[in-house]
Amino acid sequence: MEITGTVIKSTGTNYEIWSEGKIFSGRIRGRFRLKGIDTTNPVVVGDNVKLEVDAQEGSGWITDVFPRKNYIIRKSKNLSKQAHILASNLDLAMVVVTPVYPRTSTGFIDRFLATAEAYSIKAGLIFNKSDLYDSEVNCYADRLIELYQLVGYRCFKVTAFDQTTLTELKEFLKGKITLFGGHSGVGKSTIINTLIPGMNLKTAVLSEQHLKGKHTTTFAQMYCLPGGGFITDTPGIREFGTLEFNPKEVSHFFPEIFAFGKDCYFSDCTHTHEAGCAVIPLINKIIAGSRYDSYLSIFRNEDHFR
Ligand SMILES: Nc1nc2c(ncn2[C@@H]2O[C@H](COP(=O)(O)OP(=O)(O)OP(=O)(O)O)[C@@H](O)[C@H]2O)c(=O)[nH]1
Ligand SMILES: [Mg+2]
Ligand SMILES: [Zn+2]
Repeated sequence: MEITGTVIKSTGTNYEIWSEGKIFSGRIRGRFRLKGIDTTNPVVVGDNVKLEVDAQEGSGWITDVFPRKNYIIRKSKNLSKQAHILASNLDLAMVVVTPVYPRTSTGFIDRFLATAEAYSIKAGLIFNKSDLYDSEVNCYADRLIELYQLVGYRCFKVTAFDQTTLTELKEFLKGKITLFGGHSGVGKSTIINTLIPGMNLKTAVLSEQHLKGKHTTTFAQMYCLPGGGFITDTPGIREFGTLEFNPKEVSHFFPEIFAFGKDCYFSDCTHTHEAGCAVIPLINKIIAGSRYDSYLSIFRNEDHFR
C-alpha cells in the first residue's frame, strides 16, 4: 500500500518516516534522483514523501518527494559543485556558535544566515558555552549579539549545562520546526539533551590537540519538543559554502545592506565600487565591517573562507 509521511531521520541510505503516529523505515532505489538539483542526499529530514510499504513489515520504498517549501543547502565540500541539504520544510534555522572552542567565525555565521534568507527561512543564533567566557570573550559575544539583533536575528546566550539559561530559547522554539546547524563540537546535541527531558543523544569532548569537535552526530534526525514543535539535530559542518547565489542577488540576503542599498544611485549597484553607492559610506559605521566582508566574500564566490 502507499502512504505519505514526513522523513524524521536520514542516514543517507536509510530513512525513518513518520505517518499518522507510526514510524516506518524506508529506503530509496539506487537511481532515485530529484529533477534539477544535484545533491548528495536526494531525500532529507523534513521531506514529505510517498512510501510504498509492506504493511506487515512496516518498511518500504520511498517513491516520491513532495515539493519542498524551503531548505538549508550548502556545498557538500569546498570547490565541489554538488550540494548537501541539511533539512527541508523549516520554520526556523538556528546556527549554534561559540566564541570559545571550537570558535565560530562571522564568515561562517553570515553564510548560514544568508542561505536562510535566500529561502526566506527565519534564522537566529545560539551562543553556547557561556560558562566558559572570560570577561573579554563575554564582551565580544555581547557585541556580536547586539550586531545580529540589530539586523533582525534573535540571539540567545546559553550554556547547555544550565537549564535556566535555556528558558527564553525554549519559548522561542515552541511550536516551530527548527534546524540546529553549526560546527562540530559547539554543543548542538548537548543543548537538545537539555531541552528535551529524557533525551540522551551522543555527545563527545573536543579533541585535545586541536580543540575541535569529533563529528559525533553522523546523521540528521528530528525530535519532538515537549511544548510542541520539532527540532532537527544535524552533523557538524566544517565550512559553509553557499550555493545557487546569483552575484546580483547576494545583497538581498543581507537585510541591512539590502535596506540601505535602496538609496544607491544605480539600481543594480553591487556596493563594491560604484559612485553614488549608499552602502559603502556606512561600512564600519552602521553596517558592521564583518558583515560587509562576508557579503564581499559571497559576492566574489570565494571558496576560501574561515
Ligand atoms: N563548558 C561547556 N561545554 C559544553 C556546553 N555545551 C556542550 N559542551 C561540550 O562540548 C562538547 C561537544 O558537544 P556536542 O553536543 O557533542 O557537540 P555537537 O555540536 O553536537 O557536535 P557534532 O555532533 O560533532 O556536530 C561536549 O564535550 C559537551 O559536553 C556548554 O554549554 N558548556
Ligand atoms: Mg552532535
Ligand atoms: Zn551601492
